[in-house]
Order: sequence, then structure tokens, then C-alpha cells
Amino acid sequence: MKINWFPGHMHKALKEIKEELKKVDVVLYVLDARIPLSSLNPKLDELSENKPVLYILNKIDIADEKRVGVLKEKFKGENKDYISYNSNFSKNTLILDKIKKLAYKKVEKYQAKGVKPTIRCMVVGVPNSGKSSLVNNLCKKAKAVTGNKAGMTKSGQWLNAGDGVEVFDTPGTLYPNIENEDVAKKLAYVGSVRDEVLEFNSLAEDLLKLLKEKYPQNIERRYPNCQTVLDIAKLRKFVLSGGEIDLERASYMLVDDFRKGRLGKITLD
Ligand SMILES: Nc1nc2c(ncn2[C@@H]2O[C@H](COP(=O)(O)OP(=O)(O)O)[C@@H](O)[C@H]2O)c(=O)[nH]1
Ligand SMILES: [Mg+2]
Repeated sequence: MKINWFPGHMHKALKEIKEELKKVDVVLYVLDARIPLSSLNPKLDELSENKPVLYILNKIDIADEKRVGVLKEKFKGENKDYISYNSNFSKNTLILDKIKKLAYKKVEKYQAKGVKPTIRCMVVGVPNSGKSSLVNNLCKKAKAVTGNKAGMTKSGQWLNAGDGVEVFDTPGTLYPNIENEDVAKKLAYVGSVRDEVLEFNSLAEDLLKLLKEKYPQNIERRYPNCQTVLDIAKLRKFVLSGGEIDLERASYMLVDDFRKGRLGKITLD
């Protein structure tokens, strides 16, 4: 599967994020818990320069928590912490506590002066990992901190998440790291790569093979006795007007089932 992409754009996006990160105390790095390792972009580490990072293992509601539990030790360390999260439902107090712990140096410095500090965060991550959802989750009834008078652009401002934490309202979109084909495919399965550049039939075939290997019961439950996408198309009786089997439709269905969590809770690393 060949994916077209444009390294020039990626450099520009990273440069912009680097600029924004200067104003930030803690980086909120949103990862898709269905592919936590693959949705990591190693280039960001170079940029964030020892800033504290909270990894948000997002979409935990449709991920395999056991597998995530095995992987998440990778996200713990000096200046690093993680949290399993559902941006549509989780309570943000858990995140706020972790943010304050990660920013303890600033908190202590200000407390010594008897002042409560403002801790500024920026949300980054690959497309579709849930950055906008997280910003909304953190700043439910948020007003732009600088006031949002009518006519003012809302974007590019600090939003109040409560408890002394502010979030920059323009999430930093990282380009997916698709130099490695295995990683690229996983990013495509979850919808982090633009669908227009994908070859869906071969993508679905590869996804089916991987799921049959890693989560055989999940596939068997929804598509009994299917070894190929053609089998799935036949099972669902997807036929074109000329009588030909509609492989395309079955391919889209399988990928969509995975994306929406209809195949169950799955994590592919
Ligand atoms: N199941 C589930 N879906 C989520 C979660 N967070 C975000 N989404 C969905 O993932 C899709 C992409 O989210 P969005 O916030 O736009 O991602 P962004 O491109 O990183 O800003 C949307 O359909 C969201 O509703 C989550 O924790 N669980
Ligand atoms: Mg967004």
C-alpha cells in the first residue's frame, strides 16, 4: 500500500508547533489507544525539549485496556505521565490533577511567593486522535481567557479549564509518521491518514488478516467463516447490478466497523 504525503508540509507544521510550545508548561499528547505506539510521532520529542508531557491514551472505550496496560509503561518516566481517557465521557479532574503534578516546579516556585500559578497546556496529536474533543472536554463551558467579545476570533486563545489550568484552543496537528509501512497502515485503519490517498480494498484485506491473527474471536463473531473481504461481501450479499460481487462496499464496511468500535475493543500497538 502506497501512501502519498508531503514532508515539506510536515516540517512547516512541526515548526509552527515548536513556536507555540514555547508558551506552554505541559504538553498534552493525544494518542489513539487502539494504536498508541503508532500514533506517536518521534519528531515531537525533539521539539518539546524536556517539557513535561502527559500522554492521553484516548478512545479507551473502544480500545483493549489489557493491551494498553502492557504498553503504557512506555509513557511513564521523568517528566512524563499517561492517562487512559475517553474524551466524550471522562471527568477532566483526573487530567487536571496530573497536569498540576507534572508542572510541580512552576507550582512550587509560585507558591513560595504566595501566588497561584497559571499552568498552560497545548494539545497535540495526529489527525483524528481526538484533540478537538479533548479541548472541549477540558474546557466545557470555556470562555476565551482574554474575554470573547462578539466579533473577536475565538481561535488562537487560551481557554480556562479550571483549577488554574489553561489550554491553547488551537490543537497542534502532527503529521502521522508513515515512513514505516506497518505503522502507516495502522494509522490508516483508525482514520489518521486521509482516506482519498488510500487503496481501500488492500487496506481492508490487510486489516482483516491482522485482526484474524490478533483478535480472531472478534472477527468470527461479526463475520463467521470469513477469510477474505470477498467472503465478507458474499456473506452480506453485496452484489453490483451486473451481478458482480461488491468488494469495495465490503472493504469500506469492515474498516468502518473497526473505526466505530463495532468489532469490539481492540488495540493493535
Ligand atoms: N469512542 C471515542 N471516540 C472519540 C473519543 N475522542 C474523540 N472521539 C471521536 O473521534 C473523532 C475525531 O475526534 P476529533 O476530536 O475531531 O479529533 P482531532 O482530529 O484530533 O481533533 C470524532 O468522531 C470524535 O467523536 C473517545 O475518547 N472515544
Ligand atoms: Mg480537530
